[in-house]
Amino acid sequence: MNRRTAIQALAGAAVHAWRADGETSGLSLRFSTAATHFTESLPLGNGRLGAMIFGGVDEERIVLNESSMWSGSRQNADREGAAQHLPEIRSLLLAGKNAEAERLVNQHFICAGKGSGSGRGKEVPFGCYQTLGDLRLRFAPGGAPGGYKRELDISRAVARVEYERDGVRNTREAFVSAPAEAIVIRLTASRPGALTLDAQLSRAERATVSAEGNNSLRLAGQLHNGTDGNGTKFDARLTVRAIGGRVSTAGDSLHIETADEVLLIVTAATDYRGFAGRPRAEADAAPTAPYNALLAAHTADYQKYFNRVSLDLGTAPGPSLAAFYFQYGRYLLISSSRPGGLPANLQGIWAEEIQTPWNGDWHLDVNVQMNYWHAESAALSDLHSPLFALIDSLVEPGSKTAQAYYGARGWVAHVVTNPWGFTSPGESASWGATTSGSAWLCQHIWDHYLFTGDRAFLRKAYPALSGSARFYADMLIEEPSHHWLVTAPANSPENAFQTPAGERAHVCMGPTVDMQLLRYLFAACIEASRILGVDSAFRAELEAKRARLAPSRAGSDGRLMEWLEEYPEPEPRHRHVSHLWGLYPGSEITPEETPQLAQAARQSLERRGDASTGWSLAYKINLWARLGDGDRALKLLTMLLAPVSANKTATNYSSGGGSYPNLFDAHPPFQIDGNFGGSAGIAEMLLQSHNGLIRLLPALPAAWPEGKATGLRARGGFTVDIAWRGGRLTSAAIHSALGGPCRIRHSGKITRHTTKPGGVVRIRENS
Ligand code: FUC
Repeated sequence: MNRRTAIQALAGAAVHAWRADGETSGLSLRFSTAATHFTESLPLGNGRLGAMIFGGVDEERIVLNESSMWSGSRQNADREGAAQHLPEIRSLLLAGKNAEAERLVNQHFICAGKGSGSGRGKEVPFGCYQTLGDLRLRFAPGGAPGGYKRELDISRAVARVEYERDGVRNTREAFVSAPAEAIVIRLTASRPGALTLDAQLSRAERATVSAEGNNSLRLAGQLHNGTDGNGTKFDARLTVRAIGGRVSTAGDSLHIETADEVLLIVTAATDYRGFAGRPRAEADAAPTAPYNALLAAHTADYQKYFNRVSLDLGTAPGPSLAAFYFQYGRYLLISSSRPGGLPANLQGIWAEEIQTPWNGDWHLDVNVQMNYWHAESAALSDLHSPLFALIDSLVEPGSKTAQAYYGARGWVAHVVTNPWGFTSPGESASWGATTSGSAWLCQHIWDHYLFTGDRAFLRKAYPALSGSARFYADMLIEEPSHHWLVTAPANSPENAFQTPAGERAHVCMGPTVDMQLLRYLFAACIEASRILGVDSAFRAELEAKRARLAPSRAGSDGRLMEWLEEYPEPEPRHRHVSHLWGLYPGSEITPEETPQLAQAARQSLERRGDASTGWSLAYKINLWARLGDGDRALKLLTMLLAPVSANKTATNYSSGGGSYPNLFDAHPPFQIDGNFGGSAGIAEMLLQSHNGLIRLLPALPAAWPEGKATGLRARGGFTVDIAWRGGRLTSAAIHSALGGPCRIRHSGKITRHTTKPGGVVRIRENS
């Protein structure tokens, strides 16, 4: 048995009955019943194509997805003459008249047109990510099934359904192959000729289904573009290969009779030719290779990502579920974000709706960034690239927006974006005036460089990074009390405050999050320009402006201040914790370097409370991990893993967060950021590497006394293996890809090393 198999075998012994009919075991998620709801079904994907397996006995439903199923179209949503109103908005803010300023923003400074359509934008130009449709398999009726099992094996990215009926053992196996660009489903039965079924493709609107030849169905249509109706065209095909029996088509359905074995293959494509650079005019031809060859190519492709990291937290149910959840977050990113494709959206790529919640878009005030929080630390750095392609796609439209509203150089994106280059503010000042979405996106460029040391990447990304810094350098103004430089107008994302006159307002100057983001962005740009030997004059400008940005401060009640003023808060338990950005994912606040601010951040977290939406719980895991409090981080992880009923999908903005039966994060509704943020949080509990220090087991909870992780990544090009027992590190190996200095904190001390490329620092502690 090799090391990996040994770990899996060990983990395989631990079964966590996650809910009445569901459990995790090793790297599998298992159910003893079929799914009724989407949030019980099993997700499969190759980054572009997705499938959700329900596993019904009389009727199998498989929800089909394609990542560019976006309605809407390119538009100019910049408001004509907006910049003329900027001086007045700013004067009101400088005079402390925030509510008046907010009224002006609502009148003159939001986007033109319908914006996101209040999050229901399927027929406005912003558009909406939508389901491709359903594949349904209807089986001949029979007796009651026995021995039912439905399982997702994330070590191979294969779903399997098994049951016995009328003396016949039936199995279904499904996966979504990247090499074959196809959804592949195989049906087998223990008795020859036992497979009789109808197959149908359907979509609730804007599609027609037709038979092609005697073994294939075609589903085709066109989404609304928000103007004349002629938007993205799509095309999906179901092709059937059967061993034994007969296959025929009639109308819009396919009939399979008395087959021994059936292979169903779905291919699909749209004519979207946006920034993802993957033009497809029609569905790819169905692959013709035999099932076993398709499966072998698929698992090899998948495992080249998945097998980079192993995590064993022991066999007790809680820790083994946490280890599964960590790997599940990796599984979901491998399945929803591949080079050349679109980035994972609010639901990754999985949606059963035509109108997905919040348009299934990319929210820039935490959500899309959280989707990639674990990309570097959990060794999926190459899957980060769709986010960089999104950033590049925003530079040109964002430069127009920067001019139209702020008369500024550079580019800006506000709160929401789509595959059509939307960069204007949102349609309401209460959330849409957030100006730092683009700064937060650019953090990912620099962080990718910190992890990989990839200069060619940095050179390519520098125009986006510096263009973003240029925008903020131009849009800063001086506030009157301390003469600090601040953003204006701005929001502390989605949170409200009360003005001295007792009015509820959102629009402000220099919210803490903006200042932290700009300190990070300017520092990154200064450093990048030095590394690349470019832009010395701009570097000097950034250095001077960076020194004058409003600092992070503790308020009179000991909390980290969210705004420049200590405003009363109508919602002290608000889900966003944006002002703690400097603690995570930023790193200007650390318990070692800024103990008072770290204490203030702790105080803010206490007052905010733990309970919240799914992604907010995930954010707090990372924040407590950065504070070095593993037990509290675990408490938040446990809350993120709290079972939420499959049908509890109505939007809850306060405290309903947890996990659906299929371990999809429940905001509610389903929103995948919590999965990814939770995975990142677990990594952050075991290993941290910000500010030039690798910290081994920085926030290990008491409930995880023993464990082992291999392949985690640290900034500086390091790959880290760690093992611990009795809550103490026993051994570590830090593999260096790039060479260079390496400072490591472990077991209460800091050691310094010099590494060579390919070298290893080994640590052994006496236990
Ligand atoms: C932001 C959050 C909401 C939700 C939405 C998609 O608006 O405040 O909680 O996650 O994004």
